[in-house]
Amino acid sequence: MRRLETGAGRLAKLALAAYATVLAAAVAVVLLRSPHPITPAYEATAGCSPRDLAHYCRGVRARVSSYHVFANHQPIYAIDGRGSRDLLEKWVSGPQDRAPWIELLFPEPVDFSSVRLTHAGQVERAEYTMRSYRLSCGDGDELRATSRVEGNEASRAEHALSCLQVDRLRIELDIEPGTGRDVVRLYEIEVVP
Ligand SMILES: [Ca+2]
Repeated sequence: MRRLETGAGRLAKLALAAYATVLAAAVAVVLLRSPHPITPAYEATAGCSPRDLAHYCRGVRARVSSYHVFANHQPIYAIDGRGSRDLLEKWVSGPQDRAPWIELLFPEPVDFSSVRLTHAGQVERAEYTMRSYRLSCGDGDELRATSRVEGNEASRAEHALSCLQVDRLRIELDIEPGTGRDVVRLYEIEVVP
């Protein structure tokens, strides 16, 4: 009887040690990942996407406050120029992120007049479309223009934002806990010259 208990005790200890190892590895992964994930710096390709200054093939990078790591909704999907209806192909902010933002970094200063957003309502439930957000552009830390959007219902929305010689566009979105807008789901950002 005692031998049986000892065997069971050892098994329990081994299981606990294995669990602790897996837990430590998971915590390390979370702690070691970048606090503000960013897409790769692709070289600009000649002649790519002339009507969309945000496309990654122009060398644009997208930096985000967070993304939904476990569902793999990486920010590159918001600047890949694809009008896909694939549910994977969107940027989704992290479930714990209470103040999500996405920033596009242009490889050299650009001029533009408006920003087009493809919200999740274009593909999924209408209530996933973000209603409230702020667009701003700037050169480094210098803010050049800003526009506040309230009560948006358009799943494909175009917002005027006149920016000259700016190296970044920033979008700060207001999540609404307890609704379909508890995280940001954004399929595409287009920057219109
Ligand atoms: Ca996309």
